[in-house]
Amino acid sequence: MTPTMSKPKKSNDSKSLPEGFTPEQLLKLYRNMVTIRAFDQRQLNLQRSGRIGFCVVSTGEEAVQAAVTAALNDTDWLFPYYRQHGMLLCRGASVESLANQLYGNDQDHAMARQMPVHYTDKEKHFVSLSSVIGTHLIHAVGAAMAAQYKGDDTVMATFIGDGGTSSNDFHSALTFAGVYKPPVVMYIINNKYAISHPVSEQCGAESLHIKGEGYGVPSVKVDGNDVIAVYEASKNAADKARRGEGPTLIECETYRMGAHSSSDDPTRYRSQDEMDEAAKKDPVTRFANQLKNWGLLDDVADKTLWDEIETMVVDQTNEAEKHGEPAWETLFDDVYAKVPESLARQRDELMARESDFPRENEGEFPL
Ligand SMILES: Cc1ncc(C[n+]2csc(CCOP(=O)(O)OP(=O)(O)O)c2C)c(N)n1
Repeated sequence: MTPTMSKPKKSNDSKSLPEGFTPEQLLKLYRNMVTIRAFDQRQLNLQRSGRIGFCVVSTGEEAVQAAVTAALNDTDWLFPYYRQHGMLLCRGASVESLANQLYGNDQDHAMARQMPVHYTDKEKHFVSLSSVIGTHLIHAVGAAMAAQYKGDDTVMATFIGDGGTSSNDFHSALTFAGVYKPPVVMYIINNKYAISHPVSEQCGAESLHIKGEGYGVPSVKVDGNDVIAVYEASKNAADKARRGEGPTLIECETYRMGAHSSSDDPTRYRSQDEMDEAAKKDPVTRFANQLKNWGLLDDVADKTLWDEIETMVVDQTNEAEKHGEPAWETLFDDVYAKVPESLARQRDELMARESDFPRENEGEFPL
């Protein structure tokens, strides 16, 4: 595959629908993108009003998440980093289940043992993510090698930011992918920044996807704000992997419209003009306009959809807030099949003294 910018077969300005899509599929893609945007907006509001401690949003990157999950099978495994939580929503996880993670409550899959935004969902084939940039790439390639060895038809998809392509693990993962040709699709989410560092300060190459060629991994670059283009590139790569024809590296060119995280202030390192320019390419607005052009959406239906989704997001995050914290003894669960005696002793000692540490004084004790 030559490293080129892939284009949908028909112009998105054309009146006819893109090849191979039904109106329902296109509207579902849009619904998923709106859900991601609305949940991210809500996360920020909750964080700014002190109701959750920390959040990471993916504003501007909704097209990639909606397209990838639509192109892959739900049984394919996702090895994400911290900015792809929207894929969980696209796979049908509830907003409440994601909010449970942010609140660290007793419904959180990881029982509040992970930092906020470190989602995990076995049922949705969404592998627990790591804060350490790049580590999950080698897990994805290893899992793909296992699928190849077992002869099953599962594809692994993994994601890394532009900054993450400078990590050691990016090199290791591509080396193994290039040599063993397992069924893995590796995405570079080039949102132009690694916190405050623009791509030009991270890499001297003319683009990021060409790095794949050096490892023998066919590579392609797509407009990451074009949901149809990302879908087509993903479907081609996944079908190819499933046929036993090896890995693909896909660079999705997009823009991080929001801050790096709720602890970041992007106005300190990029101009308002630049952000205004990027907003004109907003993938959600762009796709809404395309749907309107195709006669599948109008302003009234669009507003109704937004109202419905925003209400659902508020209701479900409010539900998450009502759940209590995990019980202390759960700290000892899920680590050993049989809890070792030494740990059981510590657990019993802690539980015997639980009343010495009232919850209202939490934070004052070095637990
Ligand atoms: C190995 C490692 N080095 C540094 C960090 C600190 N860190 C956290 S996020 C981040 C930026 C990553 O940027 P990029 O890969 O472009 O992804 P983006 O956040 O832009 O989506 C850095 C350097 C880390 N978590 N792990």
